[in-house]
Amino acid sequence: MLKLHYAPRTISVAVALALEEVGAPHELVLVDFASAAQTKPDYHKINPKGRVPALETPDGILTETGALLEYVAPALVPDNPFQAAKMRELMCYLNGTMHPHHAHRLRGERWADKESSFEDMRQKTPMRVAECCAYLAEQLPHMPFPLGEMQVVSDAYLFVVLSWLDGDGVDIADYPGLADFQARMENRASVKAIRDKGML
Ligand SMILES: N[C@@H](CCC(=O)N[C@@H](CS)C(=O)NCC(=O)O)C(=O)O
Repeated sequence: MLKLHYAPRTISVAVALALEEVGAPHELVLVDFASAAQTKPDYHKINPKGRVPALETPDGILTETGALLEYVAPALVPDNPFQAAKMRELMCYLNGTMHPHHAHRLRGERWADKESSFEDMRQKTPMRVAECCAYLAEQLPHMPFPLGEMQVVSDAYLFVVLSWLDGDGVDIADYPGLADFQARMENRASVKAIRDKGML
């Protein structure tokens, strides 16, 4: 059976959401950030990068959210190569740009040592994340597939990243298209299920 190593409110929740959505049998394994379990040798045997998610599969361990999403829900990857590439373009942006801007608020020690540097990064986060939201609000209507209906697996990724906005000091109401996407996702049984499990 698939075994998902996750922590609540992290990007790993996107994979839990996709697993719920497609009804794939799986086991959830909590990685306890409160005790820094992700930094310990036991977890590094699962994911030497010290991050969640990680997925144990019959063929071996997978890491990186976008890869896991496509693996657990291949039916939610467009057959059309251009559409599939646009979906990956979106997930790469979330992974490589927006997620790191969010991480500057919580994980400043990755980039600096001084407390004053952490504060500087925390102050910069709302501005950078808001720039990402403006970009997404402009781009998403041009995506070659419907959004917010879990027809593509990137919906799970986007939903979880947008769930961080409040903490990042960005008001989703400033981006009606994003707020509408989020509201439609909130109605899905899969989202309710992971909320009930305390993951969001
Ligand atoms: N590129 C990775 C990033 C994963 C990542 O950074 N996960 C964060 C939680 S959102 C984490 O595990 N942080 C633990 C830490 O920094 O100690 C992916 O998309 O899977």
